[in-house]
Amino acid sequence: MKIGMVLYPTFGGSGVVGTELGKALAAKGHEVHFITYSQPVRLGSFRENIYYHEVSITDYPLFEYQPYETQLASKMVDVVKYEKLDILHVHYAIPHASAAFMAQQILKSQGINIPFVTTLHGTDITLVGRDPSFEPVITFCINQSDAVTAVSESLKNSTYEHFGVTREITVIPNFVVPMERNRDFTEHMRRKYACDGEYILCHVSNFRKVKRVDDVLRVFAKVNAEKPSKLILVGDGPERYNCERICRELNLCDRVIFLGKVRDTSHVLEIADVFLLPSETESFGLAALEAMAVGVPVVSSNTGGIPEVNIHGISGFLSNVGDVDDMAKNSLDILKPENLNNFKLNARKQSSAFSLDIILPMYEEIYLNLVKVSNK
Ligand code: GMT
Repeated sequence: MKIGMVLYPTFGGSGVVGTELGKALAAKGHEVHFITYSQPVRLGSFRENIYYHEVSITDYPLFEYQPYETQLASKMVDVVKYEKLDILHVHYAIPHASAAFMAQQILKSQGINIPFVTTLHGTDITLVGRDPSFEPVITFCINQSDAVTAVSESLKNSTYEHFGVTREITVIPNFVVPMERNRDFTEHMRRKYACDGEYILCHVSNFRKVKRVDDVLRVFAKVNAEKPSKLILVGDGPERYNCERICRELNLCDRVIFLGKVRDTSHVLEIADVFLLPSETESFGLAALEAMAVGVPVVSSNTGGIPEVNIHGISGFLSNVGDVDDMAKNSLDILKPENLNNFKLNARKQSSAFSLDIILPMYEEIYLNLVKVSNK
């Protein structure tokens, strides 16, 4: 099949999932055309069956705000028409689903049928999407999509709860892509960041308020007081400045490492003992799954779709949002020498339920069914 993949090219989970899905489909022989405004961070270099179409944004003095959605829709029309695509798959409803709908209507007027799949990722529904200024467009576009998927049961339920959605939503969880391990490199990096006997806690996010990175620091302060540890923070965003300030207040500057944005987080995760994800809301928690896949247990909040990924007492622990005492207690429990290895093994085992081999065919089935119908 020839698939157009529309996504945000950034470090955010929806962009990562869309990019990794496209790469996996291309490796299976499908032709994948990425359509977005800059090269997706996880795309990597020259690969078979992968094409990238950049949406250029016109800067004209009249436009106080550039009309990205319009240019994206035009680019979709162009790519579908001239690359003869079979299907469009858009990740994140805003504004990708409405741009896809517009492209579909334009192509229809030219006698071309193109189905589109919308994958809901989280904040498009739970935060941004609930803003009344977006709601009518989101509801309409979800209902107009030829298929809709959500990354967790929790997100599916929230969508039905908060929008007038009448379409069937299929849950297709996020997945992990197996990575080559380099044990020497991991050992070397671990020694670089932690002395003998020290533990490493880790957090990866876009440092938005919803991630509660300040809770990560407070949990870490409690753990470090009992067991000398280091905290590695990966990512960047609006809360970073505040977090740096809290580190100074808590006197933790020599214990906390802010790495900033890292393209391939799995190598950082590999040196960690516990992953912290205390989010306010989280439709899935891809970062937690990626940690589990390299054998790192997760201490998280119990919000949204996280309990579908992190199993309490097995791959880590769940606590109420904001309960930093419980999260610290759970982290210390995992770090007990008699527990750590079991949690690491179980985390890896639990992540295998989300392996690419299981998830990829679910998307392929949806595409095939829609393409069959549109070719009739
Ligand atoms: O975490 C974010 O805020 C980024 C956002 C995105 O769309 O890039 O992540 C959402 O999608 C991820 C991939 O499906 C999920 O793993 C995250 O849980 C979800 N984030 C939230 O719901 C806050």
